[in-house]
Amino acid sequence: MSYFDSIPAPVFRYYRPDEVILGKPMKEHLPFAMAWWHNLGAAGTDMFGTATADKSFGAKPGTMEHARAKVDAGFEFMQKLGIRYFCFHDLDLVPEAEDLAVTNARLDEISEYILAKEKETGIRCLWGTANLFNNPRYMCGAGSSNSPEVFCFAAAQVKKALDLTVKFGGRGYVFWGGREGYETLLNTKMGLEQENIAKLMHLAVDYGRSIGFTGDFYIEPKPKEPMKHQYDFDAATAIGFLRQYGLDKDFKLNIEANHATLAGHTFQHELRVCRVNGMLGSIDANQGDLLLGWDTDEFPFDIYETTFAMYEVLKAGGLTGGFNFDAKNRRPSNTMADMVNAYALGMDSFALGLKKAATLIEDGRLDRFLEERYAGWTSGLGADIRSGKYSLSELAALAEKQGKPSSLPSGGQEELQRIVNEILFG
Ligand code: XLS
Ligand code: CA
Ligand code: CA
Repeated sequence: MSYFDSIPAPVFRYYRPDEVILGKPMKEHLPFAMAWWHNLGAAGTDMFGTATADKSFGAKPGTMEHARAKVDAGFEFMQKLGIRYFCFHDLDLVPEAEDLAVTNARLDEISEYILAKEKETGIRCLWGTANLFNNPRYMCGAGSSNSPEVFCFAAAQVKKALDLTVKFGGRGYVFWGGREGYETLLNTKMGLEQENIAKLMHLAVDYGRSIGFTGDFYIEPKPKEPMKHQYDFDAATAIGFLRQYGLDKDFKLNIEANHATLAGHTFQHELRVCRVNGMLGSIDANQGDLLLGWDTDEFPFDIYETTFAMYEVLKAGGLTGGFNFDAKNRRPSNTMADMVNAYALGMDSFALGLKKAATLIEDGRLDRFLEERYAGWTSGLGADIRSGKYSLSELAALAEKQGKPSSLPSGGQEELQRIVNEILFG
């Protein structure tokens, strides 16, 4: 059975998988992935309304027949779009049963079906994760729960999700701490909770390495929603946490554009923090709406954003993961054609961003400006300060002798912005 045959082919204006940009084909710069949960699951429900789209794929939701139909539809969709990876939560794949052993048996069954599809199509897993936020047992957290029994259940889900990720040849494994935070400090032992989250991550690393997982683990920062405060607030906080608990050799970050803006940062800022710390792993490619205070998970469309994101990715030397479209159609965009159009929009937006970012780098004016702006630190006084030649008192004495700084060169922001516009729009 075909789900997308009758839907017109996607229209790509910029995405040419084999076009070489800075010595590498676009498809290698941009390992795109389909998010199982949104694309095959999200049907337009919100807190005021029920589903607007039909994601039954001809089967009854909540059954294994439906789980298989989603696999069929998902692989057909990825082939139609030329997408080579997918991302999943354990519970995106099968309906959860009352009994963990039954859920796991269902996962074993569906994973064989997925593996066969992978072999047939060459499509692979980008990353897997465990859904540690949906079920009521996680209402007070998973790794951070006050209940050791809940921690234990979370560990079981992580173990299974790691097994599946390895089975699917996944490049990475993600922890998104949706419930790892608090509603009020009045009932919260913050130190203990954070130590326990780190414990769960260490257990995952030990287990993952023992079953041959060689990829990166990722933390996906998000400041809030669903919790009032989430411990993995932003990239800087997550990197500090990883270093504090000795997890930074096995972990990198999965940066989501919409989470960056929820944290009060630009997407580029979060990527830059990762880049300068050598911690850029993967990207959840979406965008939010700055007029709204919540997570809207829209398909990327803003070319300034994709250009600045790709600028950071190119400067970082690429990702160990890829670009997962953690994005969903707007509620009224409720047809199968809308699903195809949405991915084509997202892929094209990143392809154009890649091309423009490469041009910015090749053009060289931004880099030259930076070099000149900081030139004082490469020789003379600047180099001596950086190499530790002076104490604070010696610098104070020097300042008295030299008098006030001789020049204050312009920061040049408007000229740099003009150059960006020139490259984007000609
Ligand atoms: C939710 C997160 C989630 C993670 C995976 O806001 O983006 O979808 O990417 O658990
Ligand atoms: Ca999101
Ligand atoms: Ca995400």
